[in-house]
Amino acid sequence: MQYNPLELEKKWQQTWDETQAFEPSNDFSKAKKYILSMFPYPSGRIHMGHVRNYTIGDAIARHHRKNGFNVLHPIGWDSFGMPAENAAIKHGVHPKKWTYENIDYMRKELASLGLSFSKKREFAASDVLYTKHEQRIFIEMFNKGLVYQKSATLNWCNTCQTVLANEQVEEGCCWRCDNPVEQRLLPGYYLKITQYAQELLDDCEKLKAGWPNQVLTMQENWIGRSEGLEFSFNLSDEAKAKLAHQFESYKVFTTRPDTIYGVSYSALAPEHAIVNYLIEHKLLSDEKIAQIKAMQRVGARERAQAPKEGVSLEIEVIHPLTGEKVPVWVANFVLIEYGGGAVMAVPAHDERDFEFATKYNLPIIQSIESNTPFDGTCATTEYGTLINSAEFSGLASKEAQKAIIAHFEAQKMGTKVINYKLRDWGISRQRYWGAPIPMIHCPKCGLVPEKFENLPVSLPDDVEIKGEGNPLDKHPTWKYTTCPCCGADAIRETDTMDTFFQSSWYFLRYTTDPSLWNDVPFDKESANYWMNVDQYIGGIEHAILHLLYARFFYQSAS
Ligand code: ANZ
Ligand code: ZN
Repeated sequence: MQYNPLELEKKWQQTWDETQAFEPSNDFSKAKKYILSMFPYPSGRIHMGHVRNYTIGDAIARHHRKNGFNVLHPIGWDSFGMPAENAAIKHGVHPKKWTYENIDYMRKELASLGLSFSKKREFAASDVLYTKHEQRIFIEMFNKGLVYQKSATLNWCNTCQTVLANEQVEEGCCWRCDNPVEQRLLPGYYLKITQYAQELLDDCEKLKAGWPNQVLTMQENWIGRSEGLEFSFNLSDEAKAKLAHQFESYKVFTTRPDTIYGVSYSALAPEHAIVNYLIEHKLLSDEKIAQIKAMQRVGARERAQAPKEGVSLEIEVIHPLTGEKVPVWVANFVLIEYGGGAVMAVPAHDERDFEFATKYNLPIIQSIESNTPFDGTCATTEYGTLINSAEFSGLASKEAQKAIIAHFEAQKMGTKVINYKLRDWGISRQRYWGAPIPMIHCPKCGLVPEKFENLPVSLPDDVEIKGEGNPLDKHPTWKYTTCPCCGADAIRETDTMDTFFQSSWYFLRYTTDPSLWNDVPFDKESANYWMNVDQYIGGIEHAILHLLYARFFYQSAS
């Protein structure tokens, strides 16, 4: 007997179509399995990566169907985003046309593989109906105080003409086009994911039963909780005078208060307010100013890999415990966004501080004795016993940390703090092919959300996409509207949302019968039945962003 795929597969694919063999049942008394593959970006053609990914889910879904489960095995399209716009720039084809033609093509290709997806529940994230509910979710988050606007130094890709999240910068280059990323000060909308940092971390425990350890470890590191001491360095009298009494002190954060007697200098981030003051008032040589400005131009990610570099600021601070003067430097390894944007440097026990001190001939003071003998050729970073540390000498590191924090708290010189590396999620993109942020700028009322009954705020079709600036901003009429509160002439927000906003809730949409899609983002009863996803299939590159954002959406809604 010969296997003739062309004949046989066609026959069965037709039968499956006619009998709607892969549609889930709405009978919620049945045992269920929700088998989900990450929805694809409709890039044009399927490739072997798609085949590999989607056959895994297909095999699992078929297995559960054979075992009598009610199986939800849906597919959709992660269809907003830059490539559609890049195609428009390159080939002059409208992003919508390009996207939906790709979807039609890829749907056929996937079907010809015989993948057992539900056809009825398919949707694209760029469908206007999806945007309508998504904008409502955004407004509900805004009303809950989870959305705010701020200007920040952001990663800017000049080729894609858009802001990139830190996670979208790979070795200083854009994750999509691979061109070098620049730093620019830009206004944008942020979601307060940091408000949930501890919950997101705590829940990693609960997820251990179902999620791969690797993913949870990556998320834990990304959230990056650390405990330590925050205190202020007081400027010396000379430094205060030099700075015209505009500054008295500045904050630092340390996870190693036990090493405080080993402090031999302090370092500020290149963007620190004191550094900027010294530059603006020309209190440093032209050469030093040029060096600092060069440091400011390098992105945070790249700095981490660059050799340690700095400049003496020719000012001093007072050591809080010894009263001695400590020189202040600016250093490229100090991040403005973390802790106080400044550090107490302990070259004997911190590798970065050591590298810097060696390069610039700064003193190195040992204050911990540990299993590794300190010989001055490298930092010893382990815990040990305190030496050269006045009344704290002889204490073990752990005890000393407690004692020193207690001392700072008693003297009201500092406090124990918990810091997280996690930053708020910047969702603004200066792009056309995305979900418009449904906000309005009114000269009288300020920033107000669009009315629910006016949703969706949909994209205009008649745009010119040339790759310069934001096409929505340049559109002759689209942004002019009236204020939903007072009726005055007002301007629509022209930023669109990061596509990760779409992927943060698409899995809930699938749980709901499409007959309800017009009325609700998803149906509660259906979601309660189908959730959680029993098996999720996709690439490890989504371990942090997508999976953390989706958890945040869940958390913020509950
Ligand atoms: C002195 C010290 C001595 C430190 C020592 C470590 C070892 P994590 O664990 O990542 O929270 N630090 C603090 N703020 C910083 C900033 N804005 N940019 C760069 N580095 C910063 O790291 C906390 C440690 O990172 C802090 O503890 C501080 O260096 C540094 F033997 O303080 B430590
Ligand atoms: Zn108004």
